[in-house]
Amino acid sequence: MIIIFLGTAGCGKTSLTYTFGEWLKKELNVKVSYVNMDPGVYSTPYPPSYDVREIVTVEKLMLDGLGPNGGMIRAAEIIEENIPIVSRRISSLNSEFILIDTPGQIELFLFRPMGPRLIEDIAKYSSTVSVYIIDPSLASSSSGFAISLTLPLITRLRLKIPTVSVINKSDISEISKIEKFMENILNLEEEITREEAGLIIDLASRYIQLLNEFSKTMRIVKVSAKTGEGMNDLYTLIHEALCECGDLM
Ligand SMILES: Nc1nc2c(ncn2[C@@H]2O[C@H](COP(=O)(O)OP(=O)(O)O)[C@@H](O)[C@H]2O)c(=O)[nH]1
Ligand SMILES: [Mg+2]
Repeated sequence: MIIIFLGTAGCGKTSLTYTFGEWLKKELNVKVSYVNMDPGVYSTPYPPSYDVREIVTVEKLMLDGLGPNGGMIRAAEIIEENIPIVSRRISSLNSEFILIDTPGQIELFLFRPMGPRLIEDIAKYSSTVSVYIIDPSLASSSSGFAISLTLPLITRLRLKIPTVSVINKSDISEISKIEKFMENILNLEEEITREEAGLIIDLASRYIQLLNEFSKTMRIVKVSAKTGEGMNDLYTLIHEALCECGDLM
């Protein structure tokens, strides 16, 4: 099984990849391989079985004269040229679970060819699922929460694989505000109406109705990469998505 961790910068992709992998090893006594697909990371908490920094690092490109942004884009281009090699290396890893940590900036994996091309290759040989990680720093305002629910839908559309959603950092206090939004998505409409004015209210209202329809088939679990809370729930969610037992995306 291949599990890909995605989300906005700093949501906890690297931390959750590691915490979930260690949980799988300890609880299920299975072999886990970690894959680092972030060319910009300095160090990872896990020992990667495959590391895209074998091909390119942003650090090296910056030493050659590019800025941080240019370095990221150039690194993505170089990885894209090498996708057949990367996917062969990942597919040849001999473990029950392969966990893939993606670049800090989600757009490098999702909105450039890198992610869709890699997944098209590796999903031919293994059950593949993506875990979209919602960051409380975005989701704790009403409009931020609405945006946070949209991003996993965009991920599903773009990558064409089952996608589950988790809210990370359940150990911090903002989580109680998010829980309130989750209890009743239609309350969001009221909150956004209070925050916004004019035409945007009509747009927000229609948008929330749409999210409400989707959210009925979208079960979101709370996890903490820091404390290890929710790993069992995440495992169940992934299984439901792959077995198509539930009505998840
Ligand atoms: N409180 C708390 N902080 C977390 C958690 N997961 C990650 N972080 C912190 O969030 C920051 C970004 O984490 P990282 O895993 O590097 O995010 P990435 O950019 O998505 O890979 C780091 O300072 C982590 O220590 C969590 O569950 N709880
Ligand atoms: Mg990271």
